[in-house]
Amino acid sequence: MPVMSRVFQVHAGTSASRARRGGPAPTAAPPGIPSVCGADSRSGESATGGIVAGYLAPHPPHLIYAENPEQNEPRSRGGWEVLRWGYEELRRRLAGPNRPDVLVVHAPHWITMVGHHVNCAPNLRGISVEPIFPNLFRYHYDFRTDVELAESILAEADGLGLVTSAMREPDVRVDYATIGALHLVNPAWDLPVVSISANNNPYFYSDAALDEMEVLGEATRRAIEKTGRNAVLLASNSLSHLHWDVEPELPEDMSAEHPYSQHQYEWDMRLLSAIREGPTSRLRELIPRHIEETSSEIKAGSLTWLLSAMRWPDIAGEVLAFGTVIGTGNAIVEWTDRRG
Ligand code: 2X7
Ligand code: FE2
Repeated sequence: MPVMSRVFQVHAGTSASRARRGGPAPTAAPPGIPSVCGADSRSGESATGGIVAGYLAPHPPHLIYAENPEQNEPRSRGGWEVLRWGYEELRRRLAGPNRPDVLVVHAPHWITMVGHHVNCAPNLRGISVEPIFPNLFRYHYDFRTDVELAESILAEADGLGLVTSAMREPDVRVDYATIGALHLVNPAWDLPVVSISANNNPYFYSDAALDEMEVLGEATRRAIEKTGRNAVLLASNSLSHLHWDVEPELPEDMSAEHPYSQHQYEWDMRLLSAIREGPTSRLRELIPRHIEETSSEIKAGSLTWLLSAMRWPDIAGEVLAFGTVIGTGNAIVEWTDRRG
């Protein structure tokens, strides 16, 4: 039986040389920074684009393995169907008139030690391998970057005092949390992408770094409005994150799949109940508690980034699916005020 690592949180980030951008020292901004420019996405449609929807879009490699797409080398007998049906529904919702111009993803396994990095390489091609589950995920990717929007996010984040860096290395190996969420949302890869790294601070300073994610969210929204894009944001995070350390003989053996503990499950339900009831401002207090109680992957800040970019809207989120993957909690959630 293959033995799995206990700690997903400490994967090494991709190690490409990055063009260092200057900028003042990081600041912790107060939540809910008011918009100073561009359209207010809450006040109706605008000619300048905006955030069409935000999704919690978890990336366990098992979901892609189970789907047997041509891009992934390993083959499976299926598994984790309810989560995969949730992604099918998400894909239906992004088709037709709701199709965005761009997908913007924040992913916890592109870990950067200094500041927040944004991918500015126009076309990345290669193979993404999950370091703990290479038996499940060896994925061939080829996608385009919306470089103008990526540069604009960097400029806005610099302006708000964050330490940032543009990733321009054409041969970087893209992490599986970025590729996983993007594949599950758009397996055809026919939309341009902006991908943002996860700064490693949360693993040294508990949840203090969530304040920086508020600022990064604000910068992302300003850039989307200034460039006139209709964007969908993806927070590529699982919820509760304690997990088994031994893999079943058949990885997709669903008789071995269940929550790691009742405690983790109840905390995931507490967070999801608050999400379903709304408004999102309730989550400001719950997110740090969920992190504390479940070693939640939202510690990486992706969910806080997404909700801050959407200005913590006064709406409920819709849970499209929930399921466990090797014991971790995973939910696909939609927030949008653009649909009836
Ligand atoms: O990265 C992950 C994860 N977040 C959850 C479950 C299984 C594998 O990888
Ligand atoms: Fe993960």
